[in-house]
Amino acid sequence: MKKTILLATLALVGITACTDKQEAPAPTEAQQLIERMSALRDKGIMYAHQDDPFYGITWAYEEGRSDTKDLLGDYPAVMGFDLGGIEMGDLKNLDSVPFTTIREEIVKHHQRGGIITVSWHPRNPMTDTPEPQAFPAGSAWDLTDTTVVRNILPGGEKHEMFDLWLERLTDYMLTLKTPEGEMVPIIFRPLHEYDGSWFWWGDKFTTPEQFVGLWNMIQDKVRAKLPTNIVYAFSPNLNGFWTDEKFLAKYPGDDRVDLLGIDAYQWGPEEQFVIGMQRDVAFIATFAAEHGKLFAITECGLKNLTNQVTQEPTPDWWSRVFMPSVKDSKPCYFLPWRNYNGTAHGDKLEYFGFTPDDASANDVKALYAEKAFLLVKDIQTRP
Ligand code: BMA
Repeated sequence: MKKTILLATLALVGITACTDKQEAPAPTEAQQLIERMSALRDKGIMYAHQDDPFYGITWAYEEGRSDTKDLLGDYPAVMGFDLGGIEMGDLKNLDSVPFTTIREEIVKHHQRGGIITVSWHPRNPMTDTPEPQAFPAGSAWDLTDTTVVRNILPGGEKHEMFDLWLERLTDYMLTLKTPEGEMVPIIFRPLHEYDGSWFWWGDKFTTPEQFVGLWNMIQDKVRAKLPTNIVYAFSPNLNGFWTDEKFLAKYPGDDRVDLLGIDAYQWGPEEQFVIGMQRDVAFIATFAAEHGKLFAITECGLKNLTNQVTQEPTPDWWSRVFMPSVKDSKPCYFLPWRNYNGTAHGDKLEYFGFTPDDASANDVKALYAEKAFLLVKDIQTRP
């Protein structure tokens, strides 16, 4: 008996020793992207832009065109895309961009060495109807039913329906690959701005347990279907008073988050934005560093480059207000939202990113000349 135990032990030691000598498994696409982004922090802050290759202030859907490229001669380092509508099986997203075009541009940007982030504004599972309704009815911003999250969690009346929505989302995400079959690494950022109360998953509408349950339910589905290429981004909104206690209440945990972000728009007075940034950017950057996570400004901008309180244009906003407020905390990237101009068909003008068509053009060019941010060619050496 003793001999058997001894032999078994020796065999076990042998196996362990053998395993030790084996090479570590190859890093996943997600791990490689995380590594790459941490290394790039030493190089600078990447410029990211939502919907960059689809439209700008004076054009829409012109092959190869981009406001960033028109202004600075190159594409953003990071491009952001939104999958709102994929849960319904729609052909176009909530901003009327065809999902086939989104896929093409995601693959193209990956092939040129760029980084991709994806957000999701899912419709409201309680109030959505097949008939067209006036905005915001049925949308992510529809707050008429405050019981959504509880109803889509396991056991809830809309759980199965939401599960189907997740199935459609992940089926689409599975198609984001190169012709050679390589999965594109994606920074996926669901449930953004959860600390505000303007989306159905917002602060007022969930307990911490419900919110974390929802995060986990979405993530578990995505992990099961896409186990290797997703980097998970968790992004609250700028509110100027984050504390550990408040932040931890709805934080899903270190094993569930890879990147911490903050959505930081200037909607109010400039001084208030600057003070809020000083506090929140420092808070999130420190939290990220202490928890070994990446950190980014996951959305930002001054709408139409105009102070929303005084209506004054602010041509030097990027160099004077924004860049100084993020410089020291070294986020991986900052992502102004889309440059949308619907005025030709009676819709709004709403742009946030760099463009050759406004008064910030020279300011932004000067910032790029002094290497204040990185575009795609600045990050093209792939690991
Ligand atoms: C918001 C607005 C909306 C848009 C949504 C998703 O900030 O720009 O018009 O539908 O983002 O892109």
